[in-house]
Amino acid sequence: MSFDLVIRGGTVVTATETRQADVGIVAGKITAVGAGLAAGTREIDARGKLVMPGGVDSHCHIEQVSSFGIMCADDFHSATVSAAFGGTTTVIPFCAQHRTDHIPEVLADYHQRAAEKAVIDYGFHLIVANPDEQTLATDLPAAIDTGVRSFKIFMTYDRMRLHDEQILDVLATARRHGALTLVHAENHGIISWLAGRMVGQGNVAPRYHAICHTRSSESEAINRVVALAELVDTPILIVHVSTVEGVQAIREARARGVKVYGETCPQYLFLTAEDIDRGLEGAMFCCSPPPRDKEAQQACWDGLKDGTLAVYSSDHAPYRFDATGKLPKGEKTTFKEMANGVPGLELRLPLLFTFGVGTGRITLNEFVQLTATRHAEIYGLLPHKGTIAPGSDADIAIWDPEHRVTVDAALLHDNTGYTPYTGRELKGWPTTVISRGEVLIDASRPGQIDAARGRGRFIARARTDALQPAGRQIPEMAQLAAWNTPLSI
Ligand code: DUC
Ligand code: ZN
Ligand code: ZN
Repeated sequence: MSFDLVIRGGTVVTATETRQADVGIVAGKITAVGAGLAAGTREIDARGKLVMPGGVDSHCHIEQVSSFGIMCADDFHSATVSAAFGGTTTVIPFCAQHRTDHIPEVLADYHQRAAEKAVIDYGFHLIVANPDEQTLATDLPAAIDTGVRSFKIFMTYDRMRLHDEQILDVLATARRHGALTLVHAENHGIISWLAGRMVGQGNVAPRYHAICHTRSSESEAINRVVALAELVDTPILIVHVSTVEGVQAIREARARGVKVYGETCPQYLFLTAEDIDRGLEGAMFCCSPPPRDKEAQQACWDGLKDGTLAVYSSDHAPYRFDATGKLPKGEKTTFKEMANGVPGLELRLPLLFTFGVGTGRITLNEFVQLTATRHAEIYGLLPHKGTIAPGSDADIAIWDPEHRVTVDAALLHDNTGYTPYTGRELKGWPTTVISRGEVLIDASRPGQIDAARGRGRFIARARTDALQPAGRQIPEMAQLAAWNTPLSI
């Protein structure tokens, strides 16, 4: 067999295996993994390197207008270039419905912008802010039919949040049509009540943001949405879990058979609330939920290790430290007015590699699992994305485990203009990055990318087991079934 490209002599790492092997690629697909493959038209010498699946970042905000009406700093070009430089070859950002938006138009708009600019492949989640009859009966099923198999809903933010009956409506629709509901789980009342008082008392600095988003606001909301999902028996995924109590709530729900997945992000492993406590500059570390403390970081590591937290995503939400993002009112901006979010697309993998694999907290296989394979499994991208196997897309990052980088915003490729991780010493970097067999970033030409705008393709995602109900009934539903009057969902 002949190959277009052979990656030769590297250590191939998947979620389950680590072995010395060559990888043979034909027409953008992996066709062989094994020793002594025949010559390729092009060869990459990977001796001494790790050959891993390109990352899948299933939570990032790209060219999205926030509920405050602020456009984030990255468009589909800058964000996907930045992702590629960090070893990520697939992203699943959001199409965001705002309350008065018509979903088909929102989807068409995001599709057009991404198709023009993305340099790596992408899917979409749909943010649902207005689950009216048209949305539930027509627009969501139609979106699912096009391969947009996940929705995100919010339990907080004035202009996005859904109340419990609306959440149940979305969950029931997800169940009927085989979709996954992602949940931003924070108790709105706690946050807005506290924030109102803080601002009233003149406590407006960024550090009060972390006070208002209490740990209990996260765990209360997780427990509540788990109860709602349990009633309907449909899978949910709690995004950006940040607290000891939140991780534990998910662990307990999973132990009793509820199909709930968890996600955490770099900011909850590598930052704490102390980072926010540095005057106005703390705004650069403000995200929701906020970073917490060492104990919460450890809980997130433990959750990743035992599977309570299935995926590690960036929640890249890039806002510049100026009037276009974090500081709409300059120095007078209160914590309530600054855009929420931190950048992380490019550093997501290198941070986890250094502080996870490099410290022995996780294995290389767990690294692949958490950064690529589980995302593909849960979100319906397998077998195309997230692994290295014959038949998969040749989306591969070749890592130099010895490559050292001192983090500096000037080295990164997103448009945020800062990084919360300045000065961190990283060891291990994806120096060659391949998407569908095309070498986008080549170790021999550091800092350059060879990727035409718009080469990225939309991926219609499949229905997978992760999207099916668990088949469990709460006692009241079991009673209805026993009476032969089951609830019609
Ligand atoms: N929180 C969100 O819910 N979305 C974007 C960023 C953030 O901090
Ligand atoms: Zn969120
Ligand atoms: Zn987010």
